[in-house]
Amino acid sequence: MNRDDRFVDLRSDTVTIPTETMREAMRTAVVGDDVYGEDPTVNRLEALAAERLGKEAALFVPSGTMGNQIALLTHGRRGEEVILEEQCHIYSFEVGGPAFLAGLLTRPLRGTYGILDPLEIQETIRPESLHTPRTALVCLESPTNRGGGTIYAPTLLQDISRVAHNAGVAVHLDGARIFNAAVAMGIPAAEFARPADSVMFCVSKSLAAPIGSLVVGGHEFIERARRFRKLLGGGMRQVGVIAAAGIVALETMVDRLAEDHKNARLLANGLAQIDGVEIDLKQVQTNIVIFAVRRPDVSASMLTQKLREGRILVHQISADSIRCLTHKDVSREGVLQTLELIRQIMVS
Ligand code: TLP
Repeated sequence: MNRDDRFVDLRSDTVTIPTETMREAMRTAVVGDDVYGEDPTVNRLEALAAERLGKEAALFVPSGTMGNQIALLTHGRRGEEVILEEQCHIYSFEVGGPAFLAGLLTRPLRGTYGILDPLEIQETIRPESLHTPRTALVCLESPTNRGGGTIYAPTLLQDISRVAHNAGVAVHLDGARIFNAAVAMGIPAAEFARPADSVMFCVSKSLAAPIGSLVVGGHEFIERARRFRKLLGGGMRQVGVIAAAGIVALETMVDRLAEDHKNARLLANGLAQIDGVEIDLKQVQTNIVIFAVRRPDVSASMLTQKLREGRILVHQISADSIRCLTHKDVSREGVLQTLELIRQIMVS
């Protein structure tokens, strides 16, 4: 029924398989046609998502990518500009969506481990002019993905949002893993969401639902977003069968994220002890661990391949670096096994 669990799969938390409770909730879900707004299970998930994020309304979408792109379409108009971080998912890993779909210009800034600075954003927002594109939107990602799971402190989000709002610019938060941030900092997800006009988060990642993300925001924003979801072909029908797992994800899978963070710490601390591995422990704040391989005779791709032969899967993200994510299907033993094998490869 499940994928091969003889592997320790650290490539992503997207690989998590649904729990038995999720499968049972999916089997028994009460459904209707969601394009008519008549699927009670989807309506329940959307209400729950809005409540958890402290916003007025939510929209269930098939993927995080679609959720982000819908947010961009809803906030911006063709030829307007969006400020974002150069390694963020929206800019680097959504297939050029901002240009292709919403027709937005992107203005990437370099952050510190993916985190942007309010002053730099302030300087980048364009003043009104007949000649220049209007800055429509600032997109932030928290926790970051390529920044290594780093988190924007709520005060920093507030500062950025103040700068943006003072200039009439909206703020969208790609909070694909926002509950990891909430658990890591011990504050409600709504606290992170408050300064943002819209947030996208995924139930399909560390929360282990099989499919789905939510866009949350004000009533009027979500109603306009609903039209863009339809335009992109994301209007689904008896999709309560999937939303049911999302409800279980929000109700039962949030608190356990602390265990994934502990495992990420264990992995990072262990890696820091291995010769030829470079890692900045400050960067490890949630369930993501990024490290560089610094040995002339062992490359990141060689290490990735050797780990695969030992049934451990990691994600090589550049010529010299590797990303690992801890999640509910990776145990403490799996982490120790990974460290042991990396140690063996690096001393051989
Ligand atoms: N990230 C995935 C893939 O891109 C590889 C991963 O394994 O980390 N925002 C952020 C911050 C993300 O990390 C991702 C997915 C998305 C958006 C997009 O979500 P999906 O995959 O549901 O489209």
